[in-house]
Amino acid sequence: MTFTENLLKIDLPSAIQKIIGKVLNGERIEPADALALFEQADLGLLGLLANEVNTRKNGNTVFFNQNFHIEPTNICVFNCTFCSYRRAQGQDGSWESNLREISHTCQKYKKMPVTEVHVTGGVHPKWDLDFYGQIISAIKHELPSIHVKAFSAVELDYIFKKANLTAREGIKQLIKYGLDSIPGGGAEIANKELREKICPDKSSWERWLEIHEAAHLEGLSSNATMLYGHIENYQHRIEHMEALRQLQDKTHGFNCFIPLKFKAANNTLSYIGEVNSIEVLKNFAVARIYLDNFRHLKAYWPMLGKQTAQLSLHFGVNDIDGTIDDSTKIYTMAGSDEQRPTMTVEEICELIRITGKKPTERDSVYNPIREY
Ligand code: V47
Ligand code: SF4
Repeated sequence: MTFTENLLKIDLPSAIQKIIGKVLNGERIEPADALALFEQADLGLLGLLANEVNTRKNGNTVFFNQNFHIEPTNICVFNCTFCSYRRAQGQDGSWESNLREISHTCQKYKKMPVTEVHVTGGVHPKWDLDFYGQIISAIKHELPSIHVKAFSAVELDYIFKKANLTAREGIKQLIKYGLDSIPGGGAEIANKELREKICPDKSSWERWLEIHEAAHLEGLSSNATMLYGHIENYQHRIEHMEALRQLQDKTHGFNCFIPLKFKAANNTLSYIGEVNSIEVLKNFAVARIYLDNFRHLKAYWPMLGKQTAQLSLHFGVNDIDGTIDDSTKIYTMAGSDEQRPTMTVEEICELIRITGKKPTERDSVYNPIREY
């Protein structure tokens, strides 16, 4: 009998006992079970369960990749209240890159072993599908074998509508330019009333799901995120994860789930403050247990900080994103501890090894490249 199975013998509330039984038997848990875990299970128990579920799926392996980001602009037609990064056109602190600048950024990586570029930014009022396509082409021209994971569903929604294309038609066009997969941004939180308060004017949750489904049907994989730790409650988080679980049952197109903790500096929601590390770990653990059809759970270290990302490896996380090379500003501007987010491969491997897990470099769709 394993240590975790011994948990069934400990004196715990019967609702929690039942959930432990389901998890250990590999059965799917219900929304009410997830709520009980959030509200009643202690952190140690959540860690044991989530680690058990993750170990069954991924063994001792923790993935990372060698990547960089391109944020082509922070000018945005929307104005989400949690966003510290967005500027109006012409406003101090705004930027917009042209294709020459994007090519120049890529040239820097020609001799580096990066395998992925993550491209996302604001929704620029003047840009369209053709320009987004040219961004992809410019990257592929400089770095022909790189995986281009580009444009959140919110950016895609805007350019597809402008071009009068359905989601599937728009995705098809971008595939022709070289798009390889879609990042998880723009999902925020599913609940409509909350969206009215934190991102009133941007694409709906239904449209986010529709665009990811269209990508999956066109053969691209994508990631899923959830912004939490602001005005939502546990029910809202479960509602969000339930919708993701349903779409994943249908398409199997999501690579990973990335919960994004709200960072409170320099935005309209700053007064809320931030949830602590215990809440972050709890959220990872419940996500790992609830999303039984997601193989990978990512802790995005530039947002969480290295230590919390490291701790999360015992709460169901099996991926800590990449080397980044100080190429993202979204979280730096929202007050992340990591003001110049960069880790070398050696630093990432050491961070993982200290937890007793095995560092493995992956490609963008989770094929192992090299064990360290
Ligand atoms: O959609 C914006 C979030 C997202 C804040 O797919 C904030 O591999 C916290 O989606 N506090 C964009 N979060 C980034 C994103 C992402 C990041 C890393 C990896 C991947 C991937 C995707 O950032 C936005 C929004 O949810 N965000 N502002 C903030 N103040
Ligand atoms: Fe624009 Fe994205 Fe910021 Fe919202 S989160 S204001 S869509 S850049």
